[in-house]
Amino acid sequence: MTIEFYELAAENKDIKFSPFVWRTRMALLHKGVDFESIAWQFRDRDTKEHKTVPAIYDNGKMVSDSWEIAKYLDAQYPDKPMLMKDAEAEAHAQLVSNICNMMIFATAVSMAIYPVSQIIDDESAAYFIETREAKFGKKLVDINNGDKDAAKAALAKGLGVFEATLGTSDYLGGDAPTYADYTLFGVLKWIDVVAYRPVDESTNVGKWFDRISAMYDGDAANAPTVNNT
Ligand SMILES: N[C@@H](CCC(=O)N[C@@H](CS)C(=O)NCC(=O)O)C(=O)O
Repeated sequence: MTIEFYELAAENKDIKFSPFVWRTRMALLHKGVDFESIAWQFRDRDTKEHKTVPAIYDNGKMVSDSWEIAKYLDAQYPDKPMLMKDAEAEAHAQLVSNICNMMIFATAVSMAIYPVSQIIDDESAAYFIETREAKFGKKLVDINNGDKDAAKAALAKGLGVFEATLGTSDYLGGDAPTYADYTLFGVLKWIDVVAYRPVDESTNVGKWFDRISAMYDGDAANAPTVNNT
């Protein structure tokens, strides 16, 4: 059966931008399972069983939370390529996820959160702005780093550990991507979709970003962004 996959969408429903949803999208592509993408906007939050995206419905079973979905897909489809083949791989992906949360997300937020508020539908935007300004205790426009070069430099600093790692292996997972790779990729793809390309092509992270983007028939490379729609 085809998995129903709920993806956060802009007012233009072709633009899918959530960092967490991108992790799951790449995980579904990695597994090679059949899925159908369903656009979900913040204004839809009370219409289904799930309250956040990503969420999947597989044979009627709902799973939400990107990490839980990755673990579910491996448990349910062990004959398909594994995202995290064992406890060690799981710990490694968790480490990457924690580095993203602690060293990269704040900078990513300064690049992406205000642009998000500008591309979603009005009803969703009212909810998004109110909840996020309450969470951060600031106006979104004051969180926004309008200086693209400074923001990219701050991001590159946070990405230093990955820049070094990707100098010695093609993927964070080694010779092939694992869920660890998609964890970081989701954060960078978020910025790429709503604002601008966040990493230079010449860097190790930039080359890795392009390698991942080209996978699965260029699914991520060809995804609509604010700059190509
Ligand atoms: N820990 C969750 C976070 C998911 C999440 O926060 N998703 C946001 C979109 S990026 C959401 O659905 N928010 C719903 C809301 O704010 O009501 C995951 O990894 O899936």
